[in-house]
Amino acid sequence: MNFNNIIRAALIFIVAIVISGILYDCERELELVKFIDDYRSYKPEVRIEAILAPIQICDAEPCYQVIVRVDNSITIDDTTIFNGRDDNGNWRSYTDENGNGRYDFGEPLNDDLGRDGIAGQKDGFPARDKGEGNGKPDYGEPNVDEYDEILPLIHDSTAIVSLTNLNQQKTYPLVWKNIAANFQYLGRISDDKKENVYFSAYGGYVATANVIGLADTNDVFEFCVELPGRNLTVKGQTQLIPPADILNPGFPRVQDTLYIPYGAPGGIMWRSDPRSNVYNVRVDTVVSTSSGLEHLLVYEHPNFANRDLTAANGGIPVGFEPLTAELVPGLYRFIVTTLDENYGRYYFTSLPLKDPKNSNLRDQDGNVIIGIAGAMAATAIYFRILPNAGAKR
Ligand SMILES: [Ca+2]
Ligand SMILES: [Ca+2]
Ligand SMILES: [Ca+2]
Ligand SMILES: [Ca+2]
Repeated sequence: MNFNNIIRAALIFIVAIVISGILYDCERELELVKFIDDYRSYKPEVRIEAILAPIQICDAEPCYQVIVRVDNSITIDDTTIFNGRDDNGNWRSYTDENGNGRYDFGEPLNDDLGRDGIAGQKDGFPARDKGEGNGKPDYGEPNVDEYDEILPLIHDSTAIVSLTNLNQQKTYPLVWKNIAANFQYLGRISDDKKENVYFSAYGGYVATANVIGLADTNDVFEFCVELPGRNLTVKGQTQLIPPADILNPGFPRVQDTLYIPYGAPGGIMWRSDPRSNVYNVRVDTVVSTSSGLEHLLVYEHPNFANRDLTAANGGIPVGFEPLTAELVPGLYRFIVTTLDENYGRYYFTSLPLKDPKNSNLRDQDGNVIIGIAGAMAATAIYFRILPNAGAKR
């Protein structure tokens, strides 16, 4: 399931909320004292993301068709979750190749990349920075405070969660799983100048039975999340959304694979349900390993219905993703995920998190609860970029 961007956005949102809607840029140093008035009285809140995802591209079990994540927000000055330590023992120090007990320029840094998480140059840019090659885990280094460490600390597994198909008057209990879904994300840039792909998983409440059944896009699903410890009962409704149709982009196609000369202009186009105009697109490289084919994340980002293409299509949304020169010859997989209009707005928004337009979740007194009840559906196509002497860019 391609929740990667969504999770990253959500984590940034958690931090952002305590600075009153000022967008937090993870790459910039902010002095916390400047915001102290904004977060002094802040009490951590609950955030709920309740998603119907019956049609997904799932490479690693488990693959549940309904997932509800219940997380606690944290304050920006919290040092218990982001503690700068390697709590699960997977951080790798530099390799002391010449055995002299210290880092010498040219030895592999591994995760010991310093606070900026980037291998520094001896006399160039970026410069070597604090904590780089010191043999100790530091804030900002890969495998320090990574998702595997922090997600279990923000999840709330004490809720009672259910899903009701209101049209069919059927209610299904959802159960907590420590691993509700797996995801990949890109890590920091290491010695070889590549963004490493990392794997992680998050916990949540899932449907273990087929709760979608014969439901269609007219059926209304209501999530109910009870948090007795907070004296909260939170509800939100959503409806199924169909996956996009990938349109013929004018490249030769054999079964599920497009054949595209390197440097050819154009891209991949799709048509979606009129209720969906925000998408998540993801490109994976397909690599052959000893255990079979593996799909590794190359990039992932939001995408939107293209105004001109949509107008030319009589107002039915059409999305377009250009193929970039970054995609060197090889085999790739393209995934486009449609989000229903509420989830799309939540996923890509400039509104404050508690804006009533941003969240469709309400507690028993009608108060806005951060999060979303939404639906998504994914579809995929493979494409092979061919080495091509003739094409010009
Ligand atoms: Ca050395
Ligand atoms: Ca270090
Ligand atoms: Ca770690
Ligand atoms: Ca840690």
